Amino acid sequence: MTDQPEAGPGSGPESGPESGPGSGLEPGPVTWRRDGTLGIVTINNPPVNAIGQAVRLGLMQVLERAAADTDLTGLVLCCAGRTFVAGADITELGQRLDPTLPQVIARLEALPFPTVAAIHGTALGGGLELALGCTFRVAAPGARLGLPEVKLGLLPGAGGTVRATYLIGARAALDLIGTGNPLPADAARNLGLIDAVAGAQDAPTRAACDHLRRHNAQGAISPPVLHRKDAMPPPDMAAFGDHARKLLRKARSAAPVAVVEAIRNALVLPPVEALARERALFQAALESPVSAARRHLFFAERKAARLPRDIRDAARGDTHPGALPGPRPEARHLARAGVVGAGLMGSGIAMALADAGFDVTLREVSQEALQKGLARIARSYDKDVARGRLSAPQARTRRLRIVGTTDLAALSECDLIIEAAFEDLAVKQDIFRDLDRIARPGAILATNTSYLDLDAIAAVTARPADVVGLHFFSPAQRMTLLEVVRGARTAPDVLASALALARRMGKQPVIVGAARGFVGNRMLAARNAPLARLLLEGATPAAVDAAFRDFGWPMGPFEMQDMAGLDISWRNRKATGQAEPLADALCEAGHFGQKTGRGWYRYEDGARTPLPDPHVTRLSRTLAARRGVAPRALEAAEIIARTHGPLVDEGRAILREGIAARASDIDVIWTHGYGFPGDLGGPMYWARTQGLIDDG
Ligand code: T1G
Repeated sequence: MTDQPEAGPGSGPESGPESGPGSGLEPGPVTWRRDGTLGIVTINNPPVNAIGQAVRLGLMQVLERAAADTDLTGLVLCCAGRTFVAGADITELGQRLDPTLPQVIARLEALPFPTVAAIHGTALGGGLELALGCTFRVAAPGARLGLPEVKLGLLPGAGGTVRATYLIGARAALDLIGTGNPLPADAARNLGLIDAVAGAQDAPTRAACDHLRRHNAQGAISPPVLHRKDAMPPPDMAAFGDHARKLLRKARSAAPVAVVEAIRNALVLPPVEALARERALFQAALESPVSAARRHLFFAERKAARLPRDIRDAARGDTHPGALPGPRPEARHLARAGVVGAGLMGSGIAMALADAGFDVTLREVSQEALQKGLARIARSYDKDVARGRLSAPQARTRRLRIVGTTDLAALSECDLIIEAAFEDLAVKQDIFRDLDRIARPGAILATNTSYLDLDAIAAVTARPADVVGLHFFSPAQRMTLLEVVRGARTAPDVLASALALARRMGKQPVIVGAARGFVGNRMLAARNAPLARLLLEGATPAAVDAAFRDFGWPMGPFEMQDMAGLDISWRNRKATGQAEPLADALCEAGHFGQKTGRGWYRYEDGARTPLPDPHVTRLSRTLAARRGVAPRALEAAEIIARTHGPLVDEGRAILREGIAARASDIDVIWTHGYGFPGDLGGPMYWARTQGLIDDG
């Protein structure tokens, strides 16, 4: 029985093993057995059944065997463990290792009897392509199906663009493959991507076997998906063009361009030719710097979500470098959450917690401020419903999880309390003294400070080990990044709890040290410091922002500041005695950006389109003249070099100081929290590819 994997929900009825000793099949991640006249193929390649070469070889073997078995009337493909196949093995991409996945799928599709994929957990990328090589697909409720290759700077390379288009049509295929976002099982069935969703209690493999038996009993013939093009209505290429343009306009990467071309080919070319073109596009994308950068980020995100090495080593009692990770400290149980402060950040954090299923108590100092915060939350959920992001009942459920109070003691039963009050050390210390007094023992006390000294905040409590920084990004209910700030006394299980919390909230955590501005904001200050000088030397806000946009940023620094409001950093400068003559002059004139209709740009009647403001040019000319700086034309390359050089240098200083554990953490922070182009892999990765640095 050794070769039989632990039965995952996918691996169905036990009818006796056939692979293993004497079966003529090599032991490996793919096993075979019979269930009456059906063959059951089980993939077992933890943790996510990625299709590496060993899996492809194993599949080829069992498919050859099945093809030769004249008793068979059908074949079921399923997986052991927590998920169906989550894609090709990304670590293998770029290596020529036969057989290829298209070869395996062609073999599957050529079998002389119907086949069905029994899907649980996720069927992603090459995993869904494998399932599309089957005649039918049956999924467990709650399964998710997608072709996320575009998030890796790729496109499906094993027939996904062709077979998916034949099944769900070009428009739905553009949405599915162009965005890379997975579909829940019900939506996939409604689109025709899968044939059935199993009953709640029904193992998907049992449902798949039943589906095949019913099909065979009806004597029905169903062609492979690749032969179903003729069943499609004639393509409306104009509609296709419109939808493709919309998709490309929204895209924040170059990768969807190839997706559009591949789906167009699926509509206009014969199937085999469309497959060949897709494969060629895939090979080209695989060699692209964009995909290399996106794959770097894929693994960087996973590394960033791990506990720091010293804690893992300490847990094992191992201290020598390279020691294998040991048992991790247990995350604390968090069910009830409290948030102190119902301003922009506090109300966003309360929503993010409610969205993750927490009961939330939101505390403000006054009823007026509390009602303002609750109203902001209500408006935001109404917008979610209006934009179809949530159904009205879903929004209502989440809103009702958030209860407002002005009584701090109402937080005494919370397992986690997140302070999101005014960014002032004394104010935060007062709040933490109070929280230390009222919070239950073992509660985690977190601050959302974006700059301040965490240890100075923790030091006013008798429980600094329970204090951690949770630095959310605005809007907190949307932005994925969460800087988890580790204080000098923060306990390992509090860090483990913060990572588990991030996972539950769908956030990307990165653990950082407690230096001023942590990683993101500290590097942002370094990147922005040269901006004023660039304006003095003759650049305009529009020219600088255009250089940034051409580089790949969603927007430039001046547009960003106008959107966030110039008054926030102005107050900060005044509080710390710093000066920025140009920006200060704008603020003294009440020009705070979009919210006042003027900042670095001017905005007509509440619009958001930035228009050049001659006042800003005059101001910078006057200051330049006063400083004897002769204005000149600055090239985009110089603007980028003089802002991104300091950005990277600050990253290197942060690594030297150990405020970030690895350069790839910095890349995750900047791509998730600050809009650094993902196609460039993050600032440290980009600098390395440009030969600007060789370390990090
Ligand atoms: N290949 C290799 N390793 C993978 C992997 C993959 N496809 N997917 C996950 N892992 C590793 C991951 O690095 C981590 O390792 C562990 O598994 C658990 O992952 C031809 C070419 C499935 C939703 O893009 O989205 O198919 O850190 O921490 O949060 O068209 O993993 O433990 O050492 O993410 O529960 C397309 C990628 C590939 C899906 C599970 N597929 N995976 O999330 O666990 S390209 C994808 C995911 C392709 C074909 C093309 C997620 C998940 P470690 P995890 P999770």
